[in-house]
Amino acid sequence: MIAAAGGDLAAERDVRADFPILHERTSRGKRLVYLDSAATSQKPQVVIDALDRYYRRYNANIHRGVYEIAARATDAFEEARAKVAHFLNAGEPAEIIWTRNATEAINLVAWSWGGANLHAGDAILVSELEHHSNLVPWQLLAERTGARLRFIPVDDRGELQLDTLDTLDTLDTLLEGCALVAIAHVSNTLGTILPVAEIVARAHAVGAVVLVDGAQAAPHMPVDVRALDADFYVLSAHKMLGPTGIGMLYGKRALLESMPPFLSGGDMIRSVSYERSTFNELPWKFEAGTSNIADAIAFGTAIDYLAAYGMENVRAHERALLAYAFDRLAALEKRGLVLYGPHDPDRCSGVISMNFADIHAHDLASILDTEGVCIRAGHHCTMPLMGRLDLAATARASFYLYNDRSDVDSLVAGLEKAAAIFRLA
Ligand code: 7TS
Repeated sequence: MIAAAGGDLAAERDVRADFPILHERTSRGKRLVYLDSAATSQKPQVVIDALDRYYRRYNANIHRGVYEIAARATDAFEEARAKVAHFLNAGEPAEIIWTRNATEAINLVAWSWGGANLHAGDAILVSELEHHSNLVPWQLLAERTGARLRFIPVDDRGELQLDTLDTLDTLDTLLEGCALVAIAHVSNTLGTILPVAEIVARAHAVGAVVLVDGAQAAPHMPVDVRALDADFYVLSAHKMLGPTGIGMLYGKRALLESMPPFLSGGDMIRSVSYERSTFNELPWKFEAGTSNIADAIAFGTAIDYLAAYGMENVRAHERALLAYAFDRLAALEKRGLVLYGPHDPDRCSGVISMNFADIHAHDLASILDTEGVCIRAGHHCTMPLMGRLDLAATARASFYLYNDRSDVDSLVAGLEKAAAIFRLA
């Protein structure tokens, strides 16, 4: 049941009907208002069914069995890879490596590409708003190799200071001697959409390789890795209607070919003697051991669902919802509500980070929880960004294609309840 394009799609058709969990009630009997999709998304029935079907009907190990269900499992697993390749406009399915999640994909690049290519004195450039997953692996790589980390600054609204940098020529200064740029496509804390195509072009001009962390972008907008010209692109299935435990690394073939294996063991080899081994071709060179077969197949079903809805439509829906939310939340600003990030539906994805007067973000989240409204409070795995913005924590509401205006209304009602409890004027 997927709708045609245009307008408020979630209102036009009953997207919520596809997501069983959204019909649950909380223990207080409240409607579940799920506003934490940046942490993980909910799953449509078709994805739950794909998992169930695999385990009931054709569970078998892949790439080895000659019998019928093993061939069927292998086909479905490889078909899911092809779906992801098509979804991202990769050149070929062999450029898609299955991992556990975005974090593991980044670690794969840090260990394999980084270990082989980074040297003492090289620079690794990241931004000040990265998720810990796109920072800590580079810190450890820098320690191992003697490379140095540099940071693209963000302004108080959480936007990269590229314009200022341009006039001062600072981005080019930051890029001097830079071997690798690792940058988020969308900030998980502020929702900021970063100008990755421009950064990729300028990084390539100095010969740097670019990894784009698409964990918060791929679920919410069309992504074309070849148009971006990204060398590596990573994502997690669980943030885009798929199961937990499966993610992927996209890499340009030539780069992946040149890289040593990350993990080693079964499935990733071509031949093994007691002394040495040769390795399988792409993508299997990077997929040691039995893969997460069921979840990869169900992720393929999630991709089908998103593709049928249309990623332009996901973006349009969230953009409209953001505009509505900014509008409704504006009324609370005079009572002490502070919003972080760009505050502009054109410049951010479906994430709104906030604090309300002097109410602690965790208290706010707890009060909203009593109303069935699920948001996340804390540092959102971006502790350095919190320090940069001089914040201890924010309360974060994040949207997806199954949210609608009534969810925003519930958020506002919950905030009004908090204002009453804390006797805000
Ligand atoms: N990169 C970004 C931009 C993220 O938002 C996250 C997870 C990750 C990487 C790591 O993803 P994982 O699936 O490997 O864990 N972000 C969040 C969040 O904002 N709240 O919970 C997880």
